[in-house]
Amino acid sequence: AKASGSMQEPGVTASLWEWSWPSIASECPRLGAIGYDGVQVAPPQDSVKRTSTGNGSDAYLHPWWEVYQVVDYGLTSRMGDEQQFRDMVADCRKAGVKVYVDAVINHTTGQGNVSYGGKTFTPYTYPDAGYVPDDFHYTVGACPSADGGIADFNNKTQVWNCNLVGLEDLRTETPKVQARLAAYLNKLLRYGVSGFRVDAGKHMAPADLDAIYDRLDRTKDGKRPYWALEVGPGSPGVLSPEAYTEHGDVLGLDGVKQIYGAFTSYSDHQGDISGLATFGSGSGLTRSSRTMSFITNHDTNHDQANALTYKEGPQYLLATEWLLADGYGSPQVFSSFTFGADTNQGPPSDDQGLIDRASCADGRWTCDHAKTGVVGMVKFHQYVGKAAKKHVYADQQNVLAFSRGTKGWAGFNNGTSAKTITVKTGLKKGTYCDAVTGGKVKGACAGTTVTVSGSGRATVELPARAAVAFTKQTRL
Ligand code: LM2
Ligand code: CA
Repeated sequence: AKASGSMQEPGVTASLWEWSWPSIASECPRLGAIGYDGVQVAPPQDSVKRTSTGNGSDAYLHPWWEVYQVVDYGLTSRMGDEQQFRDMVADCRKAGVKVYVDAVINHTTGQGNVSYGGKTFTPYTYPDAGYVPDDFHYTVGACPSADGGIADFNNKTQVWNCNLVGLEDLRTETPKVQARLAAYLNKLLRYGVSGFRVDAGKHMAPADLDAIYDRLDRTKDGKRPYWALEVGPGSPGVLSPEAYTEHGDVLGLDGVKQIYGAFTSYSDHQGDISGLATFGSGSGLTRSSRTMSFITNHDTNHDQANALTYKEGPQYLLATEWLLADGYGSPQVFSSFTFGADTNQGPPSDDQGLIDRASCADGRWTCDHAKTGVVGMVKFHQYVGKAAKKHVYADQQNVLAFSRGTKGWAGFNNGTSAKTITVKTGLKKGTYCDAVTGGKVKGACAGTTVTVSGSGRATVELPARAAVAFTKQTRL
């Protein structure tokens, strides 16, 4: 078991996915001021740079997914160069924000022959990473499928040893590959990184993951690095997310679907969020202390079918606010670029595929992490801490409300019209400012005001597809 008491806890993070390093460096002071504990960044290692488009729907020269095809472990990437990465980590740490890296360690590439760093490669041979054909499962005959791909997601040998969507699968069981990968991750730790989202975690045997983790140094803060494994649902036994919780935290991908279902209901797109009164281990998910939770990530964002995304507008924000209030897992807020109907579309880039500076002003980047309601709920989340959920109110018609002990109260309305509810809040008599509409600023409410009576009850109007929340901290 890898996750232990001394492992870095991520708290609340923002995933500024495919933001350039200089953009993240300048955003970190704001992240720190809002109350984010950390930022997760896209894969920083050198990756394939396409020189021609694919066929049919694969018509973007530089789709977002280039960064998931590893060529070497120098940090020249679409997001910036190695010095810019180091400066970004230093700036974020100065702002009190820890940096978590999306670590692509299961595979190399599946196409192309040149990288952003100008390195060349051929199939199964990567001179700059030091890989030769013997370092891959397929080449040594260790993948049992007919075409070298994963045909059966219930077969652990295929899932661990075959090429995921054609990506050349590393022999992560060998000391040579483990040492190479650990050297990469240890370099990042030396630069001040606090841990990793392990890409394609399900596609590595737990023993390999443990062996790599055992080779890692401590963070600059003296902790064991955070280690969150990407383990998609839907396979049996040792391939299940639950099984992988013995080897690190896991990403809450089953939770993403449950949240989507509750908010949008497949039949009428109205859904009922009252059901989210039961969420977490009570609804069959991996336990809170072992889970990184979120509403969407870069994959579900592009897949569109099983997750709320920025395209759902108010419902996406409402769900994000709810997750921060609920307290399940270590919540992560996803914030990236907008895109059209073609889900391969990459981030705003110049014609070299290098990513532009992110701006919250021009509509190309969503900046959901800095929207007023999300900011208010990050503060709410940090303030209520681990206080138990109490006074749960669920009308089975798209409204859910609860307190977090005696520290805060939050109500959510996923319906298309406003609703007024009268509830017990768990809080003392007083006048409170709603955190979602801006909280308390210089002794006054920026937005909505809520009055709690002597009996701890309040009558609250919940606007359509919106939340109202307050804490002792937002009391006038
Ligand atoms: C992941 N987790 O396990 C990432 O979260 C996911 O975004 C990655 O897929 C995947 N695993 C590999 O790291 C993405 C994207 C794929 C894309 C790959 C590699 O979802 O569509 O595959 O990155 O760039 C692309 C093409 C695919 C082609 C492959 C190899 O879409 O058609 O397969 O490259 O050439 C023949
Ligand atoms: Ca593998």
